[in-house]
Amino acid sequence: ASPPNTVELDALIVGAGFGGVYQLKHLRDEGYNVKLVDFGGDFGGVWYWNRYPGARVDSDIPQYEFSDESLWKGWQWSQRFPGSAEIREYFAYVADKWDLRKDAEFGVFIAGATWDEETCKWTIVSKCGKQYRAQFFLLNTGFAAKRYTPDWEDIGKFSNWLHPSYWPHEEPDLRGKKIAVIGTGATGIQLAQELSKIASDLVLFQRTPNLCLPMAQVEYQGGEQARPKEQYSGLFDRRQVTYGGFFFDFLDRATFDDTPEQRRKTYQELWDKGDFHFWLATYNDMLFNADANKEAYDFWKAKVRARIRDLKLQEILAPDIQPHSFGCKRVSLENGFYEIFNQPNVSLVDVKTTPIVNVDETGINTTEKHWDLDYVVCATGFDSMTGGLTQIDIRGVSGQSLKDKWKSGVKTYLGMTVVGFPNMFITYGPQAPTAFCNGPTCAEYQGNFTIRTLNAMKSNNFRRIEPKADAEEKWVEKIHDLADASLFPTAKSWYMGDNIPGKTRECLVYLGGVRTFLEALNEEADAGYPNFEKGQSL
Ligand code: NA7
Repeated sequence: ASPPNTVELDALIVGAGFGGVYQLKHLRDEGYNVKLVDFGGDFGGVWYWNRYPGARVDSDIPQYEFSDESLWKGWQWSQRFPGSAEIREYFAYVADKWDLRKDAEFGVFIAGATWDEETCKWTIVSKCGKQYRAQFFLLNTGFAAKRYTPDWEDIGKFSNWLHPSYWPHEEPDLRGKKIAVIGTGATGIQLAQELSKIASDLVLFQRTPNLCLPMAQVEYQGGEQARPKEQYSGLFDRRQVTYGGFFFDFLDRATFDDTPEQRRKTYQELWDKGDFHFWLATYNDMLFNADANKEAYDFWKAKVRARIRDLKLQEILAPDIQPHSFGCKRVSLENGFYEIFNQPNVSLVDVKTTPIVNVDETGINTTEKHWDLDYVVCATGFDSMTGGLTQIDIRGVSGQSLKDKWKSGVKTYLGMTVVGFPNMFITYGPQAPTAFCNGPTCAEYQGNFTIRTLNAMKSNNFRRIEPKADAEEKWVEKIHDLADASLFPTAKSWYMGDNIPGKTRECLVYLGGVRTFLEALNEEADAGYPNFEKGQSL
């Protein structure tokens, strides 16, 4: 029997980002008894945590907001790529409009969940001992819920470490300080841009160059937005037929269909548009054909080198020999990033040639020198895609843990359900288009599938649903076949699990694009869930 303070629910949602918020609103509207919990102190998901200087989204608005007219009608953004504080304001606005607060609990870290075959319910417990019992366990923990910091020798000796996604709410005063930023992912790039303006000395430690694209930020005044609001409905509809769930898509021709001159013109046009156009609205073979990919890289290289004065730095940031396939490692958007290296207060260390040896009380030692520092910002990323899920002790049928099941490779059906883990749905997790699907887009599409499935179960009097083993096997095969047909396996990236020592190397993303993913979800639901075992009520 459950302890007396157990909260009894139809569904427990974990995570207060776009996914969790969407499901809370719509499941409640459908009459479910549902609660949302999150370890953060408010709505926002990653945006609750990411408060570091310069934190902003890399997808422009209105792509990066919910498609619900009652929301966008009354909301104005101040920039084409809003910063994290403004996104938190947006979440607060959504929470009020949708009246979500009464069903949300914050500061709750879910530590474990156990499936009970007899009652067909999950018992879910928090770190502080709170207990919930729910028929459905809805994981909306996102792809970046578990931070990663490398295990450098004597790391504990230096006291002023900061991880960007644990940025103190009481802002540290970094003005005039000697600061190191380690890592050149999206976070490191944004931080370096900002800190270069205020630090007395900034040193950026780079392991792999980030092939950044110009953001083309725009400031809005007086109610003007990126697109007229009359166009919004049509634009949001378009997301379901594009590769990335964006409004734009790949061109319908290949790189060498064009003459060199046409190509230069096309690349330039994509470049000028900013956002991810040069990556995900370019020639349709860029991510599949090495020669096509190199053409894009060469254009990129010439553009970037022209912005850096020092020849040695040019070679580290934009190497003559292509370091990895363009776009097969997360491309970031920059706003003056390359120019910071022309400033006297900014240095760059290539840790491939000059590794970090250890850390002491005053800073970082590389094989070449000691860096005397006031702060070190460790922008070394996350145990992406799987870490946020496997850090919860999830026990399915016969007590098997999710972590054990995935030890030698992730297995899911549709990137949303797992054999042995009935009535559990994952949003924005591995083997879905995650990271290749605009966040709010997938929150809505995957959310709709989950809600539709719950409704189908209710109307058919099913109390248990679990994918079939052969369907899971085929989905895993599909994930790997799609990856093998692309250039993705040729680059070291968190898409392939490369960033965490000891993690299995495998493609963690469904690379077939949002359109085909959505087709797979709809086919499954339209046909009455043939790839799932359904259990009737007693
Ligand atoms: P990322 O993209 O995982 O970037 C982490 C960075 O840290 C990356 O440049 C890594 O180099 C670097 N790193 C990791 N370990 C080390 C060690 N040991 N030494 C030096 N450098 C290291 O995380 P972000 O927070 O920037 O972005 C995460 C996502 O959030 C982003 O993609 C967006 O979708 C939003 P590497 O490239 O692995 O050589």
